[in-house]
Amino acid sequence: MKPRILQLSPILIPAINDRLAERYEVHKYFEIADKAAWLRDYGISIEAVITGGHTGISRDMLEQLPALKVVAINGVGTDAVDLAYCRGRGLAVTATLGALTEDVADLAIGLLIAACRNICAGDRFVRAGQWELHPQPSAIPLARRFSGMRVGIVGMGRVGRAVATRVAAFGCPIGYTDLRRMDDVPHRFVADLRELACDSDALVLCAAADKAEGIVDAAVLDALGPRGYLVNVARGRLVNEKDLAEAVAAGRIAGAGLDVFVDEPRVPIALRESDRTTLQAHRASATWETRTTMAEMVVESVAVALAGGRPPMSLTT
Ligand code: 8YV
Repeated sequence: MKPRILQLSPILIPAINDRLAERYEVHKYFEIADKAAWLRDYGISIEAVITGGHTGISRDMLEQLPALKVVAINGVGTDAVDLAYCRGRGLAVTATLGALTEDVADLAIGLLIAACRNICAGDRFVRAGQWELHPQPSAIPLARRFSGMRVGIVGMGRVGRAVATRVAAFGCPIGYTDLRRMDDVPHRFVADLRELACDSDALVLCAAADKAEGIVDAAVLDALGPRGYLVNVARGRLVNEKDLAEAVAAGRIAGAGLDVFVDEPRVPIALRESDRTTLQAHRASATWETRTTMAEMVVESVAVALAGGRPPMSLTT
């Protein structure tokens, strides 16, 4: 009999799904109607879980999977998995570390340029035939230059560093904050997030959300100010979304480029309706290249764990 594995979020690479189906009896949780009944019947026999960084797995579900050997996260965020509990149980939790760095940094830059150059509002203007109706150049407000902007990076991990490399190429002075100064980072360290916001034209959130929550609040947004931009490619809950929606609606910040939200897929109406926001549906790692690499790492983690080994990307064993 093939080992049984449980998929909590889909893998979008058909060849990888074929490979998984050849080796395992794959149960797709997101397609199961009566989830509680399914867990009662099959939970006991599940040996591996595949999940997304944002989806994670609840402690309650982990407790219903006694034969589990590995939680393979198809992503880098570990904030939705109780790592301490898994460590205590000797359960491998793996992440696709390094696989999505470049794509996430690329999208951060894309969102920042789109926000400050009003690319999406301009696209809507042309698409709706408004240009013909209002051909005078003054019909569209002037935008804000990106090159040379002071960029504050929140979280100088892999993604933060990749963002720094990119913005440096645009001649942007860089500051950053993190839990501590990093000796191998040449940029200006600012311990206090509010002070970093005050000294920045754009704040780019690249931090893990394992502990931090709501760190970008009204005070930080006001420090960023009416000419400042916020970009978030990390986790929605790093931001107090109510404060952000109010700041955007009132023009207390110039704009925001957001890939992630507190309660995905629900996005506050104030953020959806504003011309100051550029929005994405949590797509930063969603390229064929990166998702293929990520999925291959997931397959490898499951294979090693089910063969009794320690997956190289394990964070807990
Ligand atoms: C992934 C993410 O898109 O890596 C993460 O933690 O949230 C995302 O980049 C997601 O995990 C895909 O399943």
